[in-house]
Amino acid sequence: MNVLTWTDLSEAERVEALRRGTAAAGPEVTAGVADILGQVRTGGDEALRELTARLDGATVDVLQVPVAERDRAAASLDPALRSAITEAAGRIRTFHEAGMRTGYAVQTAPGVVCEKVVRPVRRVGLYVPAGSAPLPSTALMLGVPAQLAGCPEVVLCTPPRPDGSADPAVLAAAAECGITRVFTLGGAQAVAAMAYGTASVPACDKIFGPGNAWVTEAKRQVSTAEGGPGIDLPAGPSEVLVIADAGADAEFVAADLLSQAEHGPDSQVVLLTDSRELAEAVATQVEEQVETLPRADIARKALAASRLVLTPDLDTAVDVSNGYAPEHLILAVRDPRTLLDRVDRAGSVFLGDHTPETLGDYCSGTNHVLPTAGAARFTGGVDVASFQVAMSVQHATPEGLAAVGPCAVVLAGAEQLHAHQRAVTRRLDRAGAGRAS
Ligand code: HSO
Ligand code: ZN
Repeated sequence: MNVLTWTDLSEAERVEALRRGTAAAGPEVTAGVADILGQVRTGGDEALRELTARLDGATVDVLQVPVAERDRAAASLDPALRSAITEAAGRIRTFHEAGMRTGYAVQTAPGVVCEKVVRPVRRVGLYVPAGSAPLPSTALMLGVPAQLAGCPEVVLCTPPRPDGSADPAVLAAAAECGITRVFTLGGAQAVAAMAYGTASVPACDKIFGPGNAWVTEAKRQVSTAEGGPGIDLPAGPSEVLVIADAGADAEFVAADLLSQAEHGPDSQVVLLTDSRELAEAVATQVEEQVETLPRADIARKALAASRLVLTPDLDTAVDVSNGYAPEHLILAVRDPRTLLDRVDRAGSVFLGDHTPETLGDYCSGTNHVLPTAGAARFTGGVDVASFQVAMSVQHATPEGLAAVGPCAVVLAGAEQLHAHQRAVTRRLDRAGAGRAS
């Protein structure tokens, strides 16, 4: 890992230093996804079985996992894992419950009440990846807020194992969130099934969850088609940016960088520090720790593109971080709250030396489905509100109409929309006639 000095870099070099390696999906992915979507759209369940055999190498006759099988798998799980799933779900529930969207009503004029009425999204589709390993934690991160929102229909798709079954820990997480409709489907074909619906899989109104380039591209294509479902976020490769000061612990910082690097060869890992000693100590620690990781090969690939940047001070580090808008930001500094005040673009922020990203990934309570690729500039991560829609509702009494109607008449006149005006004036005229008689 070589150390860059921010103040020595030209503008172009700074842009390059912060550039993500994530280009948009290549033409073969775009075309391949479009082909899969088309096959599922016309071929339904049969196409899903064919694609699953061809792409996942698994024979899946019955696409939906029976609830009894889900419960058997959950019961057969290592008890420590089972209780960790329950424990994590409890804290995720506690945190997310506090952030539920609630409605409100305001009298905006005498006789005029305007409201927001919150409803759950009726049918939601959750994608739980199993690329290099299944991610039961992702099932919790999506399933818990869906359950809190009260979504009446929750569908979960996860790739089958070679024997056609679903991962037992993912099934246990689904059971924990009360999800009864689990399908052994992965990749773009799973997204297609949830977008269009088939005989077995219901068409969903919104599709959630991370995945590889194929899944992400499939979500993009179905959501931009006319009448297509909504999606949570365009989830790209995972990212961490650490800001560390001279007092940070190099061993901990290196461990955090590696926890992101092991996700995939395209994971983005950035360290910003105002201390050359710390930067060098972290580089040494990373080399030492990566040796003993089972996923060292993956981590090394990500590290090859990682950046260690020396900034003149911590304020500059925050400016650089805000420019990058990381998915995860770790503030391994002596006074993290003061730095936090200046942070305005990050998916999830971890304060101090004892708050590794791993806690947020699994069990502190926050969500790990977060904005990547700079989307933290304009959105936070998945929460209960992601599973809700807020309808506007209003009611005017005759007095209310009399109070605010003339304002609408003037504005509609300026827009030359006479039918709009009339919708008010006819009512006001009738009321006036009523009073006169
Ligand atoms: N860091 C990942 C989430 C995850 N980590 C799942 C472990 N399992 C993306 O935020
Ligand atoms: Zn992670």
